[in-house]
Amino acid sequence: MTLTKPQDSSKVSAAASTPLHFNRRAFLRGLAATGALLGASALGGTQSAFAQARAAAQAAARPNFVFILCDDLRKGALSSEGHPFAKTPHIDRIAREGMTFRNAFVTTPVCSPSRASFLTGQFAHTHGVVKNTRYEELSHRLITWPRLLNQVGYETGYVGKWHMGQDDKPRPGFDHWVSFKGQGEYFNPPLNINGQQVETKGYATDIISDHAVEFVKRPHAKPFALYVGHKAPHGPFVTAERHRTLFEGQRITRAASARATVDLQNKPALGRYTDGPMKDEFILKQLRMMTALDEGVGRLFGALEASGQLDNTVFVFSSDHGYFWGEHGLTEKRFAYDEALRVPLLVRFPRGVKAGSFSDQMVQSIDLAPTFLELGGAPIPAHIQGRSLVPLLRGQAPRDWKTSILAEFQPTEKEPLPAWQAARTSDWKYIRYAGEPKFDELYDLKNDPLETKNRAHDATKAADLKRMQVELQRLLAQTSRQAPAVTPLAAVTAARQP
Ligand SMILES: [Ca+2]
Repeated sequence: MTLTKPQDSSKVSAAASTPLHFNRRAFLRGLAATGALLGASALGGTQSAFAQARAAAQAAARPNFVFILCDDLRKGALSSEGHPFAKTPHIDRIAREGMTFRNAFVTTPVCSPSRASFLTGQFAHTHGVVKNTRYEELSHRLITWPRLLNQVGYETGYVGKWHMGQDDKPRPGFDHWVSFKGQGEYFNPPLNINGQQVETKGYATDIISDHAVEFVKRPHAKPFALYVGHKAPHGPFVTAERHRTLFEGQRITRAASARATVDLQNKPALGRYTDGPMKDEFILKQLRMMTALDEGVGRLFGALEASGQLDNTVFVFSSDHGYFWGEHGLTEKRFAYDEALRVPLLVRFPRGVKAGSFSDQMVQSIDLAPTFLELGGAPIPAHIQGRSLVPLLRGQAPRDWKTSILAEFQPTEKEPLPAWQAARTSDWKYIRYAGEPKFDELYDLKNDPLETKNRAHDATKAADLKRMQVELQRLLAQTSRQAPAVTPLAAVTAARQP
């Protein structure tokens, strides 16, 4: 197995204590990188000198960003991913006109820690939001990528679910803020709009889309970055009234690992945890909820087209983690099997990203923050643990790209589960449960992609087990050396003063 080299030599060595310092040299270097990506297609062909000059000027212009993050959407629930009857034409358009990452993973399969990883480019054990519990104060101090883009001249907007604690107040670095407390409500959600409590009427997904569209439509003197955090399709599975009977009568096909006869005895950790069945009706409801979300993506496409900004916008779609539809007897998330770790990741950006392209490299949620920073011409601080996807978006495959990922989980006091850490390569996965060496799990993904046969105690796989244990240790050692990216509380408090 090839091991990942220490990466990101392009990162600037901005100290974590001064991450918001504007670095002009790094900014110009970032712009050059952006131009290189954007110019790759814009300058090709047999264009006139004038057209080339205009294309060069456009290539130098910084793009907008629209990032849509779903909640609990597993991979395989979109029509572009081959789902037999789900209909997500607008999300599919991002794939059709952009790049699909077929091996995208989160760092942890629970809401708050994963959301913080998407925002900061760090693992949970580094940013510190390690559980789905209350992290109000810490979540004000995270150094998020919109905050860093804001420092280099971006107009930033946050719309939707934040869910790091119950505090709905604006977080630093956002010029426009629309959010709600914790999980929020599916109908008539009370909102915090730029510090003001506002009553609403309607379905949360539609209301989130309304505010996202409004932000895109408003006049922008600067490039903008919009972060849309949907609540859907998280439970309780509440659909829009207009989609109440959609897909009625459709038959749900389950994976072989979701059958009642599947052997769970070789997964001792599952004995610590039982949850309700994932009924067919719940799956249908999740798909109905995605239809409303998809309609909102269509409206965002319309707003970007109407403003002439669509092709100057990096349009990205993903989910905070996956979801079990009965595989291994499970529903929800919280375990290290692929159904919980894999997510859809789609990137549309015609100025350099080939329409209908695919990447099979292993990528992770933490790679988005440095990608956005690089494309936005901002320095990538040294505390970021992900790696920019820009080379992959260009269609390149760097030789030193990561060949393994680290995933982790910390239970809350209410969850009777051991904490776990896992290493995954393209062919193997090793899961280690804290304080429970007999719970070890090892999967030969090449021959057992559904992770049904635990090989950790198979003597013929001892060398594979050892190699994956060493790899997990290496990933933990590499990522534990880095400093957390939070600002001192005093600095945040000062920034929040009117
Ligand atoms: Ca979630």
